[in-house]
Amino acid sequence: MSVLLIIWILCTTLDLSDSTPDECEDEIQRLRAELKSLELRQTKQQQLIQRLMNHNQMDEHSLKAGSFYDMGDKQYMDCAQIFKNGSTQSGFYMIKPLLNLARIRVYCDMTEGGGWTVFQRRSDGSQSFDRDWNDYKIGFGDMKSANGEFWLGNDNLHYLTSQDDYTLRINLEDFEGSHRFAVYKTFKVDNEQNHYQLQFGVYTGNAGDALSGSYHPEVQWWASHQGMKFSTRDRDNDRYDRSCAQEDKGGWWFNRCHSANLNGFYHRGPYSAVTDEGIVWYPWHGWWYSLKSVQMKIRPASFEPNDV
Ligand SMILES: [Ca+2]
Repeated sequence: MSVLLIIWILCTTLDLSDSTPDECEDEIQRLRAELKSLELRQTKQQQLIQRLMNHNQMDEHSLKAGSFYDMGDKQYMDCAQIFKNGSTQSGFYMIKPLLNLARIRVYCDMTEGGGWTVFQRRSDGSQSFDRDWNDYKIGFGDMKSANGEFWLGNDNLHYLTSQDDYTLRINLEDFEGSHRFAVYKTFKVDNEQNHYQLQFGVYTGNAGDALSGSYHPEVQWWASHQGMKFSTRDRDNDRYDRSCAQEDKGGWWFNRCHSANLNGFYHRGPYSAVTDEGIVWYPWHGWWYSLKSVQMKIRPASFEPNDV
């Protein structure tokens, strides 16, 4: 603007022998146009820089989230201990629950207050969850990618939940981008001899209490997962005269059969099938909507979160 001002001053106040007022006006117009074009280019460049910065941050974030953090020889019994030790990046770590003979690789979610040991994740349908008893026993899936799908394993889940009083948190997302959660106190998974029987305490959250079926007392006798044994397609421990795991395509603590089926088949949103085999959380989206992503994770009840 200062250049325009100078020209305007020159044109209006000084006697420029070789410039007519029209030429001055033309020059001002030309410079104005040039200035506008420069401003436009600058805006575009700023937008480009911002986009590149965002892209880098996303890359950095997803890279970090998929990172493995080597904590040396020091042993941690869960992700809460790692968090308390000062490691606050989400990613893969080695832990050794007290009953485990060896260390195991786990995904630690250090968001939502931090210290969460994640034992199940669904994100894109890239892994099959329709698997046998042994796969569910030892765990399976992608334990390397930032957003990989996996099951940590029922033995590990038993070891973890035997060593302390754990709170379970389930995060759910649908294909419309909405998020819900369910928290259960005193989450426990029994040992293999007892078919990894499920126990959990009081529910809080906004997804609805699918695990206990308390959303509708009349359905509890067949829809509650409280006290249910784990079933897979090759081990039927459910309370149904056929096999829930076979019909609903995943291992789970089936009753006859379920109001939550988070290891179900990865349909995308509303689906139709012979049975309610999708990734179902009944109180939120009913039996005929399969969720986009799920995360199941635990943290000691005694953990004091930083910022929940
Ligand atoms: Ca059965």
